[in-house]
Amino acid sequence: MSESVIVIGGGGHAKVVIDCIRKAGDRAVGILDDALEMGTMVSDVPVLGKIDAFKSYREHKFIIAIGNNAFRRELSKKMDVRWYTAIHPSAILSAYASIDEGTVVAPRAVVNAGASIGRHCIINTGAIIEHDCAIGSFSHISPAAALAGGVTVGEETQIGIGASVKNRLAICQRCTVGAGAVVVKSIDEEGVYAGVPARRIK
Ligand code: JB3
Repeated sequence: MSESVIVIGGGGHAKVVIDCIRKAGDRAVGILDDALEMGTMVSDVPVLGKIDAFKSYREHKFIIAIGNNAFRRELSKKMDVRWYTAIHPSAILSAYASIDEGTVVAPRAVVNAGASIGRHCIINTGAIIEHDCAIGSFSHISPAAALAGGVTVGEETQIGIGASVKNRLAICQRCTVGAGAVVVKSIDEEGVYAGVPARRIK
């Protein structure tokens, strides 16, 4: 039986999530967003109200479709609801991978054997999560990023578009790895890292 879902957030990422929901054969019934007028349409889904109105929609499942990692953590703590996990049918998921609640796996992403993805993560379009990777909750692996086997990523960390991380490296929580960076050694200090090889820039 198909699931009905309330989408939190009405921006570009919400459009990706709404597509995942629809392609998975489920229904995005409405959006809650603090900055959009009630009735605004995002793709073909109406804004029903502000985020705090979630209590009125508990018969549905929920997903946080907002790219801000810290804000997804904040919202997930205050919303006692049933979470939806959005997996686009074109994503390639190993039977031996695990995906926790509230996570989005976008079109053509790959999650390989033994990989574990935490809660409310974004595994974005075409991202590659190789075998035995462990991705912390509230992280965002951007489009076309590639994590080799056994990589661990801490909570709320963002791996930028097209970045790559070598085998068995560990990247700590609340880091940003910039677009196109190549990470060749583990990162154990929060900050912003960029370049080939990646170096701390902030
Ligand atoms: O990089 C890619 C492929 N996608 C990005 C995605 C993962 O994150 C995308 O390009 C954007 O950078 C971002 O997409 P998102 O989250 O849809 O964009 P943004 O417009 O920042 O936020 C969408 C909605 O969430 C907005 O309408 C805001 O109202 C709401 N929002 C975002 N941050 C927030 C906050 N609302 C509150 N109350 N507080 C926030 O901090």
